[in-house]
Order: sequence, then C-alpha cells, then structure tokens
Amino acid sequence: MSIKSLRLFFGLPLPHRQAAAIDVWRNGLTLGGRPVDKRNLHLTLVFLGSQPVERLDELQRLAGQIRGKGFELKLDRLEVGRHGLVSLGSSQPPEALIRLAGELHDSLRAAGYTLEERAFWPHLTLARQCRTHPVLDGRPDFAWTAERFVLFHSTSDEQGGVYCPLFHWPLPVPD
Ligand code: 2AM
Repeated sequence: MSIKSLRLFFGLPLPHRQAAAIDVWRNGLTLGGRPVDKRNLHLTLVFLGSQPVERLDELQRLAGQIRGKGFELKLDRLEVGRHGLVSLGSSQPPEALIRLAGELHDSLRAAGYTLEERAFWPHLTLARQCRTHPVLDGRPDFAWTAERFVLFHSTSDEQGGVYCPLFHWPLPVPD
C-alpha cells in the first residue's frame, strides 16, 4: 500500500541535553495526564495537518526561501491551557522566533495552504489532559539556541507516536 498523505508540521527541535533536563524537571511535577515523550519535545512553528505526499517538494522549496536567524529561546513560564494542556512558554519570545513563524505562515498561505487563524502561540507542550494544577518550586529556567528549524512527520513506531524530522534548514546565529 502506498502512502498518500502525511501529517506534517514545522517546528524547532530540542537538543538532547535540554530535552533530558526538561523531562527530569517535568516528571518531578507529577502532572498526571498524558506526558509528551521526551524524544518528542519540540516547539511547533506551523501545524500543517495531513498533506498529500506530492506537496513535500513544494514545502521544501518554500522553507528554503525563508531567511531566518538563530536565537536564544528562554523557557521561563509554566502555562496551563485548555483541556489540561501544560506547557513551557517564554515571558519574552525572541523577535527572530516571531518573525520566523510569521514568514512561514505568510509563505504557506500565499501558496494556498489553509492554516489555523489563531495567533502564533510559542509553547513547548509537556503534557495533555492534566487534571491538577502543578505546584512550582521556583520559576522554570530553561534555554537553548535555536540554530535550525525542521519539517516533522507526525507518525508512530513501536514505541508509540513519534515526530520524525524529515528536512531541516539552518538558522544562522548572528555574531
Ligand atoms: P500542541 O503542542 O499545542 O498540542 C504536533 O502534533 C504538534 O502540532 C503539537 O505540538 C501540537 O500542538 C500541534 N498541533 C496538533 N494539532 C494541531 C492543530 N489542530 N492545530 C494546531 N496545532 C496542532
């Protein structure tokens, strides 16, 4: 059987060291709910949903035209959203992150993709369907330098759901 469509999104991958640190900290919060697997921790830039395989070439071309810059991303806020979604956010999202997400959205819309209308909300989901409000001992204090963005395929393997990186593009860090 040939694959006709893929569930896709653009996002920022998390380096292993930061993912491990966030995982340990998150597990100490006893959030309950459905924790996001450590290997899947990421920040979504644009969610594309199910797309025909034939669009992969075009998506690569469009992403390759984005001239984003690298930036340091500080995650210093724990946010509790709808449906018990607990995430890490930033009290001061970098300008370069907002611009990158904005350029991607604009370019994809111009090419005919139907995207979510709601404003870009930079967040790193830790767990879903949590029933209790986490109690924090101090503010979260995580940071990493985003040096590339990735087109992910949301799929599954023998360990469950997995966000598989398909292609990536550099975000050069200014001197
Ligand atoms: P979430 O973290 O807010 O749940 C892969 O599924 C990523 O795409 C997740 O980070 C998820 O965001 C986001 N995502 C999933 N479904 C989505 C939707 N319908 N609209 C926007 N983003 C979605």
